[in-house]
Order: sequence, then structure tokens, then C-alpha cells
Amino acid sequence: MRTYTMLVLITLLAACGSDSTGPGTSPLTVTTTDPSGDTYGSLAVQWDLTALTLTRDTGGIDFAIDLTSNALSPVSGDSDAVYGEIDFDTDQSATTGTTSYVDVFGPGSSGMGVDYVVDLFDYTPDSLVPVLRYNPSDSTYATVYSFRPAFSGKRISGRIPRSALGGDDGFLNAAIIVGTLREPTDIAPNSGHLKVGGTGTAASKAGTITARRIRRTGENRW
Ligand SMILES: [Ca+2]
Ligand SMILES: [Ca+2]
Repeated sequence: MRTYTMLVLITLLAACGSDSTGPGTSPLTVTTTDPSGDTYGSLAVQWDLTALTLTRDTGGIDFAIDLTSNALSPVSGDSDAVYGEIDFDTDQSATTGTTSYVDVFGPGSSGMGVDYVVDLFDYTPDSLVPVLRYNPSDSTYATVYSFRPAFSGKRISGRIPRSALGGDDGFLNAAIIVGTLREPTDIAPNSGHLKVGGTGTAASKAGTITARRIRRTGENRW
């Protein structure tokens, strides 16, 4: 036990010592709560968000998606499972990146130019999902990372290292849209975006973006 404790201490010290960016070393947690009962789909199953929480530390971003009922993984093969995506505006500029799915398929306006996407549509049989980077030069997406989201009760969570976000400082804007495979059902926040530190303004609209969002890889996604 003592050896284990020492190991943990050494690991923690090493983790602290590796920090070289950002104004502080303590994690920054930002949550947007979302009302229950504000879904906008028409079918029987309506995934209803209650919160999106992002924690930024020097190594990456942890996310937690909270719903009103127990989350069903698409690995189940059920088209009424929880699909969707988290969109990241990593440079906090609406003038770079592409249009958010939140704006394409949701009732709100995110005010983001999306640079990276956590794609919660494309689960592999062993539960991995991709992180996609938007490439403005040809309006395509490249898979830059994959990871396994955790499903626990009403929560879906995961961690994305900074390296998967182009070495971004982790200060970013974000928004989420969820639904079944049949239709989108909820977004958060209902207007604008979640702002995780940084200096970008939350007000600007994505009106200057000319690149059109294209559906990726022919998958069935709304
Ligand atoms: Ca951007
Ligand atoms: Ca909502």
C-alpha cells in the first residue's frame, strides 16, 4: 500500500511538473444546465439533456453529458439509442471552422465556427467514437483520435487529450446536440454556447462562414 501511495504521489507530481501552458494549473469546470422537457422531436423516444459539463485541465478536456433518463449506447444496435455530437470551437472564433450541427439541426444559434467534433454517431463495435478535425481547405473531416465514452446511468462521459485538438490550449467554446438515429431531440445550451475560459466573445454569429457542412462518410445522420 505504501509503495502504491508513493507511486501515486510521484505520478501526481510528474503531472503537475509537466504543465507549461495556461494562466493557471487548476482544472476549470464549466457547466451549462438545460431544462427538462424542452425536446423538439416528434417521435416516441426523446433524449432530453439536463447538462453539459466540460472540465479543462492542462492535459485535455473531460466532458459529461447528463440526460433525464438512462443513456442507451448505440453499440446496442438500437436506432433509439443516444446519438449526436459535441461541437468544439477551439479557437473561439466564429469566423473559422464550419457550421455547427446545433445550428443545422437545432432550434437555437450556437454562434460558433466549429473546428473539432466529438462524433457520437460513429461507434465501432467495441464502443470507440472518433474526434474529427474540420479541414477548411476542402470542407472535409479527418479522424484525429478515437476513444470509448463511458455510459453510466443518465450520464455519458469521456476525456479528450489536447493532442487530439491540435494541441489547443483547451480554452474553447462548445455546444451539444443529441437525438436518436431517427431525429434530433435536444440541444444545449438552448442559445449560444458553453464557454470554457479564453478571451473569445460569445456574441458573434457564424454568418461569415461560407463552407457548407457536409454529411460525413454517407452515414445516416439526420
Ligand atoms: Ca472556430
Ligand atoms: Ca435544450
